[in-house]
Amino acid sequence: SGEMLATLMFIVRDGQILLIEKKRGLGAGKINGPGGKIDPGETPLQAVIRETQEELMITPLEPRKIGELRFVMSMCPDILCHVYRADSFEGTPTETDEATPVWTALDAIPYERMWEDDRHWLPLLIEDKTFIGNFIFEEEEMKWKEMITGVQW
Ligand code: 6U4
Repeated sequence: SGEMLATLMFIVRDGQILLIEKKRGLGAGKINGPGGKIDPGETPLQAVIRETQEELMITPLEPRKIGELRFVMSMCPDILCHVYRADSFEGTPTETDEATPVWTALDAIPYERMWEDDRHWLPLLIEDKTFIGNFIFEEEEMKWKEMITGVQW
């Protein structure tokens, strides 16, 4: 299919979540987790670890898949995004040319600076609840959403 395969990683530790300000690519300027496209021959898990290393210079430890997001967008091919969570990591989160690390209290997540869908599934990730989300966007505006919880991966 013409679907683009992508990943996101959220590290949750000590009542905080490690977000990034994305400096380039789709969603530049927004707050999100580290992540990006899956390269040919890579598994989603390999891709999310590599992207977290490239963007923040850290390695997430024991990542586990928690969700799948499908984005149908007006301006680019559909995206299927595998979402991971980890509770620890090795290294020091460091600014790179792709991302600035932003440690955020779990009760102060800046949803107004994030993609519109994030408020529908990031609370589930924080509660360790699995999910599938399907979203239709026109430009940056969410037009339709469907959330399924309690998925077995
Ligand atoms: P590379 O592989 O470095 O080019 P990157 O430039 O980060 O990757 P890009 O720009 O193609 O990837 O965008 C894909 C990233 O954007 C994925 O991590 C998923 C994320 N993304 C896209 N739409 C999103 C949305 N509506 N909500 C969300 N993340 C979204 O939370």
